[in-house]
Amino acid sequence: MPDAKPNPLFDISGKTALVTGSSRGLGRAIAEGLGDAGARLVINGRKAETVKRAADEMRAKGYEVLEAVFDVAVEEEVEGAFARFDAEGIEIDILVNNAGIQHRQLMVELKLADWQRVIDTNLTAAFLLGREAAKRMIPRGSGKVINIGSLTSDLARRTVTPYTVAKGGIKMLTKGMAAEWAEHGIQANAIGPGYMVTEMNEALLSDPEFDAWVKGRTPAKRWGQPDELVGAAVFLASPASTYVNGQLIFVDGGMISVL
Ligand code: GCO
Repeated sequence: MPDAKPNPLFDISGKTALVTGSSRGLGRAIAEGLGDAGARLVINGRKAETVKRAADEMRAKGYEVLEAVFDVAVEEEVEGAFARFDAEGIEIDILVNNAGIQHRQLMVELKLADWQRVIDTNLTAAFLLGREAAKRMIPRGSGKVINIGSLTSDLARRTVTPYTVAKGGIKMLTKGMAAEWAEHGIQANAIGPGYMVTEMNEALLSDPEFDAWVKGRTPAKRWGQPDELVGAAVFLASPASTYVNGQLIFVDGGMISVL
């Protein structure tokens, strides 16, 4: 066997990846993973200081990082961010729509404003970012869009209905993007994480009953670590996936496959 060397199929050197909501959690892990595969990173969040802190930490580790502070759920801010990229000659080759929020409450108690906030951030934002990215990718004839779905793209759970509706929407948004953009050399796909160890899930992780449920219900018998999404992300961001379109790949320790 020849000496093992990195497979060029998974090489994304020279590409620029915008990962929304990437100062921490899944977004941060995905961004660093794409950076390890060679990409220059554009880190996003709503707060300048949080984004700067994350970007500085990542630079200290050797990543090439740009900062983009904007709210993914506000159309003018998304358009403004892409206008700035244009002005600075930054082409987004890889877009990861990761930013997400959770709001846990029974539906009969749920306020419209909370429903709307969750839908806007978890679903509408992916449309807005996808639209602005694709407008620029189409003339170039290439690009990668990776939307972050969830187990709840397919399964409901009490108390998180707005989130599950948004994540179900992500599944169809991804197919819609594939339907319109595949012919332009853009691959749009999604990753569906299972129960992962993140700050967003702190309340669930620290609830012994919920923790036991996740471990019992997941064939892998454990929660996932954020960096376990990196393999799927690099695959979907790289030349390895040039004929993969509209798919939702679950990275969930097998949970979606069993009762
Ligand atoms: C929740 C969690 C979700 C899950 C995810 C699993 O409250 O249900 O916050 O983010 O971890 O849906 O895919």
